[in-house]
Amino acid sequence: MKTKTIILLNLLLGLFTLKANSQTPTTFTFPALPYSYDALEQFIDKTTMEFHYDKHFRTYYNNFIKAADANNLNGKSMEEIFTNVSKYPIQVRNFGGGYFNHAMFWEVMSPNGGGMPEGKLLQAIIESFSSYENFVKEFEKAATTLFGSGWAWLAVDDSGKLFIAQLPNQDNPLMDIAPKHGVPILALDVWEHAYYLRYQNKRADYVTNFWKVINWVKVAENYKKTLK
Ligand code: MN3
Repeated sequence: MKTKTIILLNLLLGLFTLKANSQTPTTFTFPALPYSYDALEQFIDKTTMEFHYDKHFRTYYNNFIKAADANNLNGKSMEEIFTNVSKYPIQVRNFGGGYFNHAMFWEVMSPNGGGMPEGKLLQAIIESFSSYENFVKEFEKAATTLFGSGWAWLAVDDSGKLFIAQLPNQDNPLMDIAPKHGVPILALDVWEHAYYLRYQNKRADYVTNFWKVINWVKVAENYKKTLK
């Protein structure tokens, strides 16, 4: 009797697994926020963080999953998708960007962040922008002068050099529609939804406070991955 029950349970489990596996495996997971909603108070207030992560980000993700299903993107990497983004319906560009960009944004910040980049990354920053101070100035300029909604980026170009980009909406440097192609290693969201509750119209103050929370260890990791 006991054996029969176990066999039956195994059979049911087997059927359940079979059913789960028969669905297209999705590679697009919704990442957990790597800290609490109030962890980055120096930069972002708790309410903004809650709305930004749990509403905006989740909506981008959900809509991207729908677009991914509709366009047979499951199993493809985001890099692959973005390289051909102009060939897909606009939803892939907007929601795929919204998904990828925010996932990177959460990761390049930390309650233990701030300070300065070190080692090879700092060296590369100095090589590309002549000094760390100049890099900060250029990045802030990109973030504050971007008209409307979009993102400021630090990315690595095809020759391995760092560059700063300001891109509208949810575009990013991996996309084939970007004026200059590169692999992003640092991202700053300058949509009003990212800062309006605390900063209102003062985007520049929001941008200045970003430096207090940048997770340079993570940015260095992103940079290292681009080195061949
Ligand atoms: Mn956002």
